[in-house]
Amino acid sequence: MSSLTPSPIAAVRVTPIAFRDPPLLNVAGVHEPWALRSIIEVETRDGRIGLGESYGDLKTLADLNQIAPQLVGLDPFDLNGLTRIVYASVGGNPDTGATFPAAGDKARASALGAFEVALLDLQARILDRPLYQLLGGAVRPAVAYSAYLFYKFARHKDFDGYPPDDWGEVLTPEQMVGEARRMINTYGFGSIKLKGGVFAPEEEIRALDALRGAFPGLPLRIDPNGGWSVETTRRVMPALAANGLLEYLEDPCSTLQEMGEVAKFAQGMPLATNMVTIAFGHIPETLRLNAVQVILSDHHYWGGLRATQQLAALGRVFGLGISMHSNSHLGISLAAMTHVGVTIPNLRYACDTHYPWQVDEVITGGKLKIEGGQLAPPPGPGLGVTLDRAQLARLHCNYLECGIRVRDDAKEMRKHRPDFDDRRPRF
Ligand code: GKR
Ligand code: MG
Repeated sequence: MSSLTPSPIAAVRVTPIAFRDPPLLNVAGVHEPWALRSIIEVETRDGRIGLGESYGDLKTLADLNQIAPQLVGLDPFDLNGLTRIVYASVGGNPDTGATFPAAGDKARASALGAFEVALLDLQARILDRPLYQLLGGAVRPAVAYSAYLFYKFARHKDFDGYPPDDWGEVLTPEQMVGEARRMINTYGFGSIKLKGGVFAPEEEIRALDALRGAFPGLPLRIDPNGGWSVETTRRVMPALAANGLLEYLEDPCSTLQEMGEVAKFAQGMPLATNMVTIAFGHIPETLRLNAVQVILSDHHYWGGLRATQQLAALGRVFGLGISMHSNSHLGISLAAMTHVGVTIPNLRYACDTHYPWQVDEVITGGKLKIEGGQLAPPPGPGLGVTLDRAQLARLHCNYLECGIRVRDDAKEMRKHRPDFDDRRPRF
């Protein structure tokens, strides 16, 4: 085999894991004690391994496990080959040039993103280059992340699988300022996002005001995850728009049409989303309604790192801002977000990450270190991270034993408040 012919893929492993997650509140309820993910390993015949991290719910695992054996024999540089296999397996149409479906294609794009990252990691390892160099090189040395604040309970209900976290209860504006102070002191974040949709908007605006008072000059955002009606959003818009309180307002309402209505009275404040525009096929209608001005990209469901760059390019075409969304995740995902983030010229907002809330890790060397609110791509070839096999085994055991197979924040909340109603809009 010539040195120009890379060793083909010989094995693909998808390992479901569960890691500790604090009782963080959101519009849907409260986080369960365990968050689920999948760890993807793609190994070539000559023993190189590329890594990916994705969702760990049953549907995603079924898709990944259906695709995995079909990748054996594929050249790790053949990303179009990967795309054909994924398209044929999830959605049943291998035509990679077909127009993106207007209804979206989250399952297909999520499966593609999971394996694309692992193949790019492999490619970069074969070339002995950091992954971002395969994406065109870095336009900045590091990616800025924001302090992602949550209301939270002090402890999970009826659970003694591990000791409670040390953040305590956060249910008041004063407690929220305390949470922000600890997070900013520890990580140096230069902007703040408040997960809303938990209390009535007026109460959450009191928390924003307290944060503004404690951290003057730091950009603020709130994300009620579609928990407000259009009328509620109209009522609170003057307070949100006053004195430039917000950098952007994320997903006040839960449909594209409602966001389009809100945009008409948003008083110039950008609306952001990771809920109503989550696929390329959603973009035409988004533009027609002028429903959002900032899209939170996410390589996990937009189709990978190259798709994230393509989304960013569309942002430049249509004048949409680009930020980055996050769910509970570990270091492989953070490394991937950071590698693509340094290559995107118009990534002008600090990105979301849940990472500070996670104490477990699956990569060698433990947690990646966000400093000065920023993270540079981990050094070394590929993503710059390797698997800690002992941790992978431990987190896989958690998965086998925890009993959770699909995230259900509402069910978890009913353990605390039996009458909890997760219908939206909540307010
Ligand atoms: O984990 O509670 C959470 C978040 O609300 C998450 O589910 C969202 O996907 O963080 C996300 C967001 O920005 O909407
Ligand atoms: Mg959001």
